[in-house]
Amino acid sequence: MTVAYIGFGSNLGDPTGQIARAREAVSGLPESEEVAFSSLYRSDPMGPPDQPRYINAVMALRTRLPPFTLLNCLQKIENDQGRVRTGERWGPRTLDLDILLYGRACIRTQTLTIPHYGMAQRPFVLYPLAEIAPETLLIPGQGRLAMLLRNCPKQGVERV
Ligand code: 5RU
Ligand code: CA
Ligand code: CA
Ligand code: CA
Repeated sequence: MTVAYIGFGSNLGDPTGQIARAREAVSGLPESEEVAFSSLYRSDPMGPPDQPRYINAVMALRTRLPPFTLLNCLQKIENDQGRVRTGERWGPRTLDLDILLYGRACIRTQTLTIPHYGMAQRPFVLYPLAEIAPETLLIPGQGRLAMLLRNCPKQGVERV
């Protein structure tokens, strides 16, 4: 069994409802069980600014699904919840599910990068993660969660 941390994000089509529905879908994956789920957090978009504010959360999932199987399952849930790939980079979306961490794994391929790219600099990832993970959590290649938090201002990320 591996503990994977999964980032949830939405800024279209009732974001709170999207995340609640996605939580049920991810918890219900085979060979998997939810260990913890953070509060919801609201924040302005990082990256392209001309889009609605986001709701974000993080789940700890104990799973026997291998990382690429988990990725395929998460992409199916995104698609089932109406995600449309417009080609616009970092555009608004009904649902975004990211594998942030998969145990201590480091994976770098075209389709999957773990730890998730950029997570160490994103307050909408680190603050919910800190709610459900120990501050000693090691982010491979980046350091401990406590240290990353000290270097990541909260930037208006508010607990809903
Ligand atoms: C550039 C900087 C691009 C940071 C991205 C989310 C980034 C977001 C989200 C909030 C994106 C990737 N802003 N921007 N929450 N995703 N608040 O989930 F994250 S696009
Ligand atoms: Ca289950
Ligand atoms: Ca994302
Ligand atoms: Ca994503």
